[in-house]
Amino acid sequence: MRGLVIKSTGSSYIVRLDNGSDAECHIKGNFRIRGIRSTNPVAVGDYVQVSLIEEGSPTSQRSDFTGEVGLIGWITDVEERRNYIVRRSTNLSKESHIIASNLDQVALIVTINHPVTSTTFIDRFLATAEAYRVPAVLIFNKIDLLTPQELLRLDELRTLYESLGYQTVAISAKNLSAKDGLSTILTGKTTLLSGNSGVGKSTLLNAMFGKEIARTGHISDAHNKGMHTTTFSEMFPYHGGWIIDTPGIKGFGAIDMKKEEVGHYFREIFQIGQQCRFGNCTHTNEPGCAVQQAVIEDKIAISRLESYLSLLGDCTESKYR
Ligand SMILES: Nc1nc2c(ncn2[C@@H]2O[C@H](COP(=O)(O)OP(=O)(O)O)[C@@H](O)[C@H]2O)c(=O)[nH]1
Ligand SMILES: [Mg+2]
Ligand SMILES: [Zn+2]
Repeated sequence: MRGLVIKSTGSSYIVRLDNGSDAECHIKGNFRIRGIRSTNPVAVGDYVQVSLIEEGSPTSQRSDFTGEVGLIGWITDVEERRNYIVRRSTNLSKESHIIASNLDQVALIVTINHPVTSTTFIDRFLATAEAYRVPAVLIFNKIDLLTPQELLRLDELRTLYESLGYQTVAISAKNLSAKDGLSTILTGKTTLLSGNSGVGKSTLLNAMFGKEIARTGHISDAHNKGMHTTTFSEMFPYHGGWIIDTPGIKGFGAIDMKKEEVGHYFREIFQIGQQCRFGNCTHTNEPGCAVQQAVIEDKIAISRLESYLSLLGDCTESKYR
């Protein structure tokens, strides 16, 4: 039977079967996903094959089944993933941990103030999403707290990112309203929600799902901090799509970018960079650099060039590490 993995605790998974019921599943045998060295063979968002275990059979007595939902079963296979987001493991084995798969988009919660989210942080997120080839959207939160001047900053940033083709929305998670258009951005899509701590991710999830989140007995962020591999992720149905929450993971990890690739992940830099004199221009100090010229002419935001250069700097350093 086919199903969608909607919750992962590291050792067991809740699968929403195609017939609508949920099954608690473990992995049968040691199938390893072809081509990926990951610490977890199955992730939230995966479509899997499940073989249900009959009630009363010897296996159904196993203590590692918690009985959280009515049915239990084995995951016997994982369908090929459309895409996936990984976090590099902390160990040196080069293994990665798959956070979620089959995403339609990733959303970053951003605050102009309380706390300030830097444009570098936003741009790194967007560049990483580009590298994963997953569309990204920006959710500006806490607009109820903004001064007139900060509201201008909000407009400025929304205009910048929308001009680059990223959808944005401005909300107050404390007083969520149908008018703000959040549901429009999320309807029918599978969205991974991320954000720096303090930007209001928990508040937003609670506003969106109310008691449902509380009832599922989330491990608190504080408790989750000490756990490395048993990462807990969950997806919740929302407006015909899904919202994926990954408590304990602050956004997704930077993908391994090669220095010459960084420019590909900044849309306007990539586009205008085609006109640089040198094909391998890094837009740092080469003569005839169209990107540097575009910044002077205000056609590329200086903040975007700065973010690009900072990411480029990281890649250069890591070579010698
Ligand atoms: N005024 C205001 N406060 C908010 C809003 N969203 C979250 N907060 C507050 O910001 C703080 C951090 O929120 P929390 O949801 O815990 O952030 P998280 O770390 O991203 O999960 C809490 O005190 C929330 O009450 C908002 O839209 N407006
Ligand atoms: Mg939180
Ligand atoms: Zn250049």
